[in-house]
Amino acid sequence: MSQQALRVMVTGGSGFIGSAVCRHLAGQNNVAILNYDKLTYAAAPASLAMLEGRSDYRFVRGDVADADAVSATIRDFRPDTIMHLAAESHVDRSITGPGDFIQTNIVGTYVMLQAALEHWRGLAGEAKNRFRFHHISTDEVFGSLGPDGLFSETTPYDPRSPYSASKASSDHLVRAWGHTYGLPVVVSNCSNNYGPYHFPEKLIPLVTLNALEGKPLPVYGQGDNVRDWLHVEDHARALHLIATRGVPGESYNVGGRNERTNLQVVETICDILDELRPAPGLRRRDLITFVADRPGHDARYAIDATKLETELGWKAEETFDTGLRKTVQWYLDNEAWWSPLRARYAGQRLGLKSA
Ligand code: NAD
Ligand code: TDX
Repeated sequence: MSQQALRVMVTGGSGFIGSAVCRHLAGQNNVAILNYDKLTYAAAPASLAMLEGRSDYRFVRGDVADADAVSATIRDFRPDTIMHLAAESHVDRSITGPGDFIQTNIVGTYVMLQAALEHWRGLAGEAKNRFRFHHISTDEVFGSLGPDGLFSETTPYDPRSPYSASKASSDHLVRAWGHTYGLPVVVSNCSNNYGPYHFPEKLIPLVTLNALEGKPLPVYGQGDNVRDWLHVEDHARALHLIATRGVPGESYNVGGRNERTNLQVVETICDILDELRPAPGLRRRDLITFVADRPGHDARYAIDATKLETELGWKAEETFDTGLRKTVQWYLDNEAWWSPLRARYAGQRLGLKSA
């Protein structure tokens, strides 16, 4: 790797968004990437197969909560920027078993901050000025919206699930390390991502694969909860901008202005599949099955991304209609990627209080 390259350590790079960030960074000039990932159930190393063997990409298997391993990796790689994405990310799993969320999302972020601080304190001059610790977080920290209004960067925190509470805790830790120790931190909070390489426990890939296989499509409650969908490649571009040009101490909301009810999303997937992969005698909408609601299910998320758009010049390129169609087509074309994951997790219901 060249000495002049921007050296970016990505935690959680083998996950859905982290792998999109690594692929995006690998398409830029003069960026050296280190992916630090524990390879939990949610990791899919095949999402980065195209980077293997490149001199500007390295992988280290490790836990963000392992202080010795994190410090040794940072000492060895000497990052200019740390993009911290590693987390337990699935709300339903956080209801079934919150322990890993506390350990990875809160303790792990604390360990990353301490190691980053030690590294930053040892830097001097321009290297010290340009260092950034970028924490990738979620709009779920803001709680749940009624029918109107949008989350902005100043919306008060009101997390409601074990997952969102763990992410809110980690956001607070990151800001505290900025205020108290002067560590140059930036935080971004984004809405629901979708796109290729999405682990099939989340709504869009789960429903796509179930519909392809003629299985029931579980819609929680009445399907009227609203999410604001963001294409993962638009998100990766936003994260690159925030990590390199974001102002220390600031936070940025990232969203695609694509609000849909869950039922609208599921019905659209059904219609796209009926067109792209017709199944004789089957209308996919007939597979829709209303099931018990998620405990504490947040009604609506919606992001105001004006700050990111006006201050850093980002704009979402993908509309939900084009992006969803491409995503469904990607799953049709990439069974070799998803079939091993589907063998590990076939879509059984998670996150019921009695489970
Ligand atoms: P993901 O579950 O697909 O991937 C998480 C990755 O982190 C996996 O590769 C996993 O192996 C790794 N990991 C988990 N625990 C680890 C640990 N202790 N040490 C090292 N690595 C570990 O998650 P994602 O959807 O890509 O989300 C990435 C980040 O973005 C998370 O911080 C999440 O909270 C945030 N986020 C996600 C979304 C979304 O829609 N997916 C939206 C908002 C924010
Ligand atoms: O089978 C399902 N049926 C269903 O109706 C699943 C898996 C989900 N849902 C509903 C619950 C949500 O209202 O669909 C919506 C989306 O659910 P998920 O895909 O589980 O995402 P969500 O809970 O909204 O959280 C996602 O976006 C914010 C990510 O998993 C988080 O990491 C991110 O912070």
